[in-house]
Amino acid sequence: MRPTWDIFCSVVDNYGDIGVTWRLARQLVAEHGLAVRLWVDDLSAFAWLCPQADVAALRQHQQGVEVCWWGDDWQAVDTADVVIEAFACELPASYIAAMARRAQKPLWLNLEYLSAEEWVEGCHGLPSLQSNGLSKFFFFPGFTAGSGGLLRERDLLEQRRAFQADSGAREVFLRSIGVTPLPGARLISLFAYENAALASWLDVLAADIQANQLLVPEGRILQDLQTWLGCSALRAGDMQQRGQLHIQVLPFIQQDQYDRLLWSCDFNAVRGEDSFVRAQWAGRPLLWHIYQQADDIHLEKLDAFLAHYKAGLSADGQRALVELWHAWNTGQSVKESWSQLLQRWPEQQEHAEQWGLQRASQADLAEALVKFYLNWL
Ligand code: TRH
Repeated sequence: MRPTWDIFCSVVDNYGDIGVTWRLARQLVAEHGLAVRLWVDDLSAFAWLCPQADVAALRQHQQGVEVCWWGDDWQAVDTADVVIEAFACELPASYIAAMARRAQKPLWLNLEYLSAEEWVEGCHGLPSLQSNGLSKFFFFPGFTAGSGGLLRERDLLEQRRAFQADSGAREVFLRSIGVTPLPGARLISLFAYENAALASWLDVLAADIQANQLLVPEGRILQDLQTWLGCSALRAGDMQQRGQLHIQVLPFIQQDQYDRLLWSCDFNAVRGEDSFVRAQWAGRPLLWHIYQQADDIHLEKLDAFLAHYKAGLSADGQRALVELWHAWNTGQSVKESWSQLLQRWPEQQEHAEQWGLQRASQADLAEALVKFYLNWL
């Protein structure tokens, strides 16, 4: 019998919670042959990532995954061999009770948020004894060998390499999402939260000597974009030009297409958790808008990542990168740091490629989860 896995996702906000769990569920099915149920409490968020989804269906099969809705009115079901609560979401009390009653106890995992902080390695894989006698294990994704790794499909980097080596494939893909690449332009994607630093970046892109083609999937940054443009109600398909800056609003596309967008661009501004990781697999210079937390603790996480990422860059390359990322995440002008980064462009390109290759030498998160289960048995 195939082991059964249940992944519970509670959508807090945006697309990261569902984005990570949907990607993980598909990979566990496709690459490990597991029977996976993905429990989601907000099917409308799921439908953004999987437009074929039926938002009214209590159960449905999508890409080999059984996607189930869960809410306050929990109906008893058989528990699975492995139970993942994503991002410390709270499992239904009766489900936990049923886990404890099982003759063969399930492996219970709390899949945590991604962080490059040092303490992660020390906590990864630790059990925590629960009042019902079950142990819950903390599973931390991460960037180093002592962590749970990053989500990465088995042949992702080969696919990416082949795509980037084939200018025709890039052109065909971009046209399929309504984008005509401008000859000689720097192609940039922008996915971010509201950001007071945006205007300074747009100013410098517009005043550049090289053309910049900025692709912006529909989302929270559009308001700031509209303010800078002095227009209202931007929607997918809209195009605007200011000086050397050509802006196009894109529809929200599916995860696999979004990967291709990141692979197609020279520079990617990303946010949250999943798009941040995907931009690293693109092997192109990137800018991270980290998810804001109380008391600015997100800035510590930002620096923890930068401490790893900047290693290997020249002193000037490091300075440009750190200043740009700090400014972007604190709403300060990026004018100076962006110009500095451009002066170090080949170095940043080479570094982004190497960083991705080094991370890809570690086990990916899905593989690490499966190994953890096999060792635990
Ligand atoms: O949407 P995010 O900001 O999500 C999260 C959540 O806010 C979460 O609560 C928070 O804790 C976490 O960030 C840190 O950013 P993220 O993680 O990048 O998720 C976006 C998902 O949407 C990701 O799977 C990529 C996908 N996506 C598409 O599929 N198509 C698109 O066009 C775009 C722009 C993104």
